[in-house]
Amino acid sequence: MNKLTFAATAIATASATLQCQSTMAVPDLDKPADGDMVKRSKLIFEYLDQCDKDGQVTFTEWEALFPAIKQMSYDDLILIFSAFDLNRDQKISLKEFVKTNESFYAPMTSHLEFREPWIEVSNQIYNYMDVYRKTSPTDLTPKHDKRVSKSDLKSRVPVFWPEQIGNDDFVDRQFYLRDYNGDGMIDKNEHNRFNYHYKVLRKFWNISKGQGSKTEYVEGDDDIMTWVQWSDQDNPWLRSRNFKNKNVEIPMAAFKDMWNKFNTDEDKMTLSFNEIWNMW
Ligand SMILES: [Ca+2]
Ligand SMILES: [Ca+2]
Ligand SMILES: [Ca+2]
Ligand SMILES: [Ca+2]
Repeated sequence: MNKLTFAATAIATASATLQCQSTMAVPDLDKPADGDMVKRSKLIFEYLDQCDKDGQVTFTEWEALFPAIKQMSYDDLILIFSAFDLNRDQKISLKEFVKTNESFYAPMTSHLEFREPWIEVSNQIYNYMDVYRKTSPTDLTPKHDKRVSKSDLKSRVPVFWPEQIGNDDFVDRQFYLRDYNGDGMIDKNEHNRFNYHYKVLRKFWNISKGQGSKTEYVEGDDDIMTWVQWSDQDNPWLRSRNFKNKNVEIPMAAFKDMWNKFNTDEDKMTLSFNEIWNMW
């Protein structure tokens, strides 16, 4: 942030505070409402939605009121606001607030001992993503319908990818990788297909690196594919597509084409697993 925008931000914050001042007691987070996440979220939401009580927390309300609940830098204030705004309309609804709070207050933890994409606990992962809540503010019981929307996926970012909180491009990418038929929902089959896809790629990766044909991460793998490893005549990516006939030699140009297509990060001398995972 340069000095000018910082000054502008400071003025904006001051005016937001002037426009929206609390007349309610700050909810005490150390004293959870009956230990119930939904009740607690509703209390906080009521506090945040007090300047214009319309069932939506605007950024004006947020920047004026949230720091009293939890102090943070202005940049973090923006990131966390964005994390709660699941449908990206610059407002936080009660549903969005409860749903995202679930990730902050009641995170799934059983995936933590495994490697992304956590295939060992695949069903639990899907059930945890597949939560929707009825619109009635009196019925906030979680339901499952075997459909995961982009908002659903975004609400789980604090659990699965905490370093990506507030990064909508990341959510778009993760969603795109899973919604194979592009209908805006990840169904259970697509979730399974995503896992299968990952396993195939791991197998290809391991074969190319001369470390067997396991469909999972091989302990000690340095996550580096060199040009020499890539340009082998048995290259599984090329052999599974355009060069299925093993008697036909793969030309150098074909190796180069796919290498360049995958090679999207700073390091142009090697490929990482993620570079391929993001493109294949
Ligand atoms: Ca409001
Ligand atoms: Ca919203
Ligand atoms: Ca779909
Ligand atoms: Ca690279």
